[in-house]
Parts: sequence; structure tokens; C-alpha cells
Amino acid sequence: MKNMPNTFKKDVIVGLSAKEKYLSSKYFYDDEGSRIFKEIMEMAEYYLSDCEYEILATQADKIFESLAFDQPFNIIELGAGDGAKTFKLLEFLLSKGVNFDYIPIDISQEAMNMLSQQLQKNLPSLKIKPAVGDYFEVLGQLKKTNKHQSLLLFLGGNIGNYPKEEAFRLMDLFNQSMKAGDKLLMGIDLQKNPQVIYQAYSDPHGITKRFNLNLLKRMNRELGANFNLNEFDFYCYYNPRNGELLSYLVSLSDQEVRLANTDFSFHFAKDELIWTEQSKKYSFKEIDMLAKHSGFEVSHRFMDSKRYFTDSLFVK
Ligand code: AVJ
Repeated sequence: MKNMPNTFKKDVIVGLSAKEKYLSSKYFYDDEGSRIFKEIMEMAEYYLSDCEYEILATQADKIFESLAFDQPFNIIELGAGDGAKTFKLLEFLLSKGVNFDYIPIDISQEAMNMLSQQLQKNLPSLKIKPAVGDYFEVLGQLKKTNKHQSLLLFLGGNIGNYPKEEAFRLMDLFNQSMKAGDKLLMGIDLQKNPQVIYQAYSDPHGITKRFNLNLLKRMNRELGANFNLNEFDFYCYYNPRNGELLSYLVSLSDQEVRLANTDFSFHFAKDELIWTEQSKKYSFKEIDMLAKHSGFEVSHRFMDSKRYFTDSLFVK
């Protein structure tokens, strides 16, 4: 099911009524937020995208070998977005004459249309079967109707946004949607020099601040809230002991914010926080635990030359 606007409203009310205010990072990605995220990916400090691109561009052959799949098979990408990262992998497979279907899944019809057009133009021999909707509905349907082996792609390090219990639940759901022998290639950001991690999020260009403030803008746009964006700042910190990068908005004054057409208003004390995101960095041990907990085993870890990021292969 698509996230309805009233789900957004409910989540906002629950989050901003909590003793420690929070909003879910999944609401970052409206059209404007998605554009700002692209700007983040282009920042030199935001190493994640470059690392993953390097892995997929230079190790496509090894990734393919590690699958040991019969042909034809499926490549199912969850949250494909603009598919920029995946392009190199697809291109490699086509150049080798590998027989597979590419099934990108995304909640946004517009994103899927654009991706399909792009790929048809640049990889005309690609068999692309885009699906719009909820990951698990589409996966459930495929599991029932499609006999071929599947490689699931969950790239970009998105797993880091899920707090521990939610990450376990998500992995369980992946496992249940997969047939025996299916595999999952997941992008995971690794623990490393804390300075490198901190620089990627506390960016000096102010793009990440704009990304966070867009949540307030979105509430103004969609829920008729009256946030004054000048009265909030962005703050983040990294805890190298547990790998958690936490992001917040900070109220710069004592202020009251209303939601139009409701009785709800929220008070922000000066310096009060809204927690907006967790971007968890994993150790190898934690990745193995995540796998084991949800019935997977990690069979291969692909890494960039700096060893900052991994695309790890989870087998059921
Ligand atoms: C898209 C979830 C991988 O957590 O690194 C970038 C989003 N937040 N800068 C991340 C994000 C702040 C990003 N993910």
C-alpha cells in the first residue's frame, strides 16, 4: 500500500507529541527531498555512493560468478530510484550475453517511468519489467508466479536507517519473500574512522541541513503546518562505539507550531530536538548477526578499495 497523506499526518502527530520528539526519515523523500538527496550523493564528503558505484562497476564479474545461478534468472531491485548504481552491473551482464529479467520495484510511478525510459535508451537489449507498489506485495506475487531464481538488490545503505528491531523485521520479510536458492545483495555502510563518517553527514555545504529542513517544509506544504524554517538548525553526531550516526533538528527559540484544520499544536522549547534519522554503520560481526537472526548466511562480501562500504551477498 502506498503511504497515504493521512499516515504522514498520524505519524507526525505521534512523533511530535512524544516526550522526545521524532519524525521518520522515510518522509524525507518527497519530490523535493529526492532532489536534495541527489545533491548529497554528489558531495565529495558523501563517500557512500562513490564506494558502491566502484564496487558494482569494477566487480560485476565476481558478483555474477558468486551467484552461480541457472539462466534465465531475475534481478529484482527494491527502491530502484534512478538506478544509476545498478547500471554498470546490468551493462556488464548484457555484454556477456547473460539471460535475465530486470524487475525494478519502486513506490513512485514517475521514478519507474523515467528509469524504464533511460534504460531502454541506454541498454536496448535489457528485458525490463518494472513494478510499482509495495515491495512485499510485489515480491509475494513474484514468489507465487515466477519459477526462476532471483537476485534481490537492496542497495545504497538504506538498511542503516532501520533501528535494530526494525532491521531484523525487514530482513525476516525479505527472507519470507524469497524462494530457497534466491539471493540478496545488500549495500551496507561500514564502521571506519569516525572523522570520515562525521564529515559525510555534518556537511559544510549545508545540503544535509536543507535535506532535514525539507521535512518541516513538507509538513507546511502537506499538513498546513506553520514551521518557520529560520527557527531550526541541523545537528548530527557519530558514536563510534556503536556505529550510530544520529541526526536532529534543533529548535532555536521557544515556539509553538500548529497543524491547520486540527486541534493539534506543538510546543518547542529553545534547544529542543527532533530526532530525524539514524544512519547505522555496521561491523562485520553485526552483519553476520543480522544475517543469522533472519535465516541468511553471508556468502560473499564485496568491498571498495578503501574498504568503507560493502555489498554483501546473503543466501537463504
Ligand atoms: C539514503 C539512507 C543511505 O543514511 O546515508 C544522507 C540518507 N541522510 N545524508 C544515509 C542520508 C543524510 C542516506 N541513505
